[in-house]
Amino acid sequence: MPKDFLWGGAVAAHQLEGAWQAGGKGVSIADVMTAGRNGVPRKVTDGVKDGEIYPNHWGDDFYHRYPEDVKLFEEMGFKCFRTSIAWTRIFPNGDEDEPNEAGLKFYDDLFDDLLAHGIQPVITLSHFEIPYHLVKEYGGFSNRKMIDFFLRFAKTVFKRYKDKVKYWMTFNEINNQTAWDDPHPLLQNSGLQLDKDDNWEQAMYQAAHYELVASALAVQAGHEINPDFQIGCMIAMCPIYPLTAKPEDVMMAERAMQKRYWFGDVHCWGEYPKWLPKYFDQKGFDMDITAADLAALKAGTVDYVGFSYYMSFVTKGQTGDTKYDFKEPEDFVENPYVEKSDWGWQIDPVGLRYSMNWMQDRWHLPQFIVENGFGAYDEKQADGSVHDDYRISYFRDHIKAMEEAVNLDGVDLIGYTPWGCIDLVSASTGEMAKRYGFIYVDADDNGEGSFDRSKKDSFDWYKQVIASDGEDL
Ligand code: P53
Repeated sequence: MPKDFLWGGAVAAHQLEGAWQAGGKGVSIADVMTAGRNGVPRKVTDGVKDGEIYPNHWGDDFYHRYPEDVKLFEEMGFKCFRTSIAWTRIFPNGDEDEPNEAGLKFYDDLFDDLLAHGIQPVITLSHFEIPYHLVKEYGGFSNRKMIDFFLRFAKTVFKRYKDKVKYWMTFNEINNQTAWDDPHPLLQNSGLQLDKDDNWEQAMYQAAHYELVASALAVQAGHEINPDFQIGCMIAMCPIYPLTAKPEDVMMAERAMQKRYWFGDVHCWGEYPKWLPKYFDQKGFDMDITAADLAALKAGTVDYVGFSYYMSFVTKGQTGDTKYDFKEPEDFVENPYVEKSDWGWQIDPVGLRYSMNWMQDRWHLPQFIVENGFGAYDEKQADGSVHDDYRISYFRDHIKAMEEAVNLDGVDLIGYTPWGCIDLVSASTGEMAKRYGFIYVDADDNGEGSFDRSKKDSFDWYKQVIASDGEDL
């Protein structure tokens, strides 16, 4: 990989900072989600309740321990570090007129420390941590007012950190809310809490529309504040393959891809793809999309495509079907050709190369792999070591595929930041036990442990990958 390639690691504020009330921080949606387990969903409580376990309240205690972590990142050779700014540290309730100085100061200190160690911050604005007050009082992104609240937050941090941060992303995995009838992504992405009989699908499209407008306005505002800013979208890239060459399977996979990636079309093209207004008509969705919104989308296209890549999916069609009304996850089928993680995530490095080609052909923009990684049960040995050869093997195969996409296929790639470079709380299950890190954190699912840091085998392996510009895998 080229010398200026941004090797690094990625996290999100709510999953590792902890200190959920420090410095005047407000309650975010992550603070009302309890601990789940593999196969056991997290509960969302009505506010913070006594007697429940909320893992994001402590994370891995990065808020207090980051100077030690930043030194370890530097030792691995990180050129960048992706995290998010917790919205509730800056605007505790989300609808204040003035920001919270203590929160702003925390990120000043963190970014200064990173920069002093030669690591540039890469920042996500909204990563599953909407102020809970905005959910309760305004209904989250079902409400157009959210555009203004988000924009105030974005402009505040753009101005404050304009000389410290160059790479930004607006909404983390904006397309992760397409799963049918699953309440968690709707809350995490959009702050929606719907009743069973609400029109889930229309609500999702409407919230996503307001987010896309908010994102486009933020891109414009950011470029005015600093024309050198690079502001990207963030897409959860899980390509969906047809099960066979049967034409109906291929058409179903095409519709599945349209339904999962139209968000990227709007971010990158500044307009809706042709099939989607037709779909709204067919479904009878009454959407609030104004001419001013459409103008904003066109004027605020992103500079690059940030994306996560963990896995691929497969679907199949039905003979005689003309609707191809793909529903996630019920229309997914198993891929007979790939293995799975303990959490059922299908391991497919070729899918990364395929995705990068697909996005290049469709969106014509530089890309940034801002998440990729392997959640696994790690076993710490008596001497403190962790032999995570399964993780090394996942990374080796995926980095190889990434390098093929760049060097053989011509994809323009800014950087690579493996997810959870230090162990943190899982977004989907709330577990610590689903570990991703090169750095082990001694804490369990109940927040018990010393929280001490130690290096896994993958730590030295990744260090050597970076030192050799991706040659020595
Ligand atoms: P966890 C689902 C599918 C793909 C990526 O996920 C996802 C999710 C939602 O969990 O989320 C991203 O922790 C997300 C991170 C998250 C990471 O992937 O569930 O941006 O916040 O931690 C890994 O194993």
